[in-house]
Amino acid sequence: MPSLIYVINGPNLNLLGKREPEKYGRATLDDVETLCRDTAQKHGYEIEFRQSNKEGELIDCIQEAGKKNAAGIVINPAGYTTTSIAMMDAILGVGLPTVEVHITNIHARESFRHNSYISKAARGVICGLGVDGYALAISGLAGILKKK
Ligand code: CA2
Repeated sequence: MPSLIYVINGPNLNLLGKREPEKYGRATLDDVETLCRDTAQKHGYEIEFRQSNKEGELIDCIQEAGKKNAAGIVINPAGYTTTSIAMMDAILGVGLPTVEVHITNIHARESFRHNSYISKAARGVICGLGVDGYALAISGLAGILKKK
């Protein structure tokens, strides 16, 4: 059975492709899910794809990845990036290799978007490459796992 990569999306990412296309692009979250499944399949992985607007549910999801012995996590924490010590703790707690993704270049945006708690627990960070960043994160994770 191929092993599992959890792709976890934070608040408001359900609006992808439906609002602010000039900032976040035209791809919907369903398109991102397809991109993730196709990319994972090429590397021999399956995807568990989630989105929630609730911090507690995102933490449950991270813990679930740990319980299910997932191979790793790709996460776009969205608005919780700069606030959630609890999500950072959950990632540190499960100890799975985690790649943080942002569609936009958070460092070229308002300064309140710059400091990520999640980055302190992440193995790698990709930002500013649009939704292609998700595919790159999965490929990067597959590379890390191969070397294990
Ligand atoms: O660039 C990213 O991926 C972000 O994580 C997106 C977050 C933002 O708070 C981060 O600073 C950077 C916002 C997600 C909101 O997503 C929307 C998508 C389409 C329309 C409206 C919101």
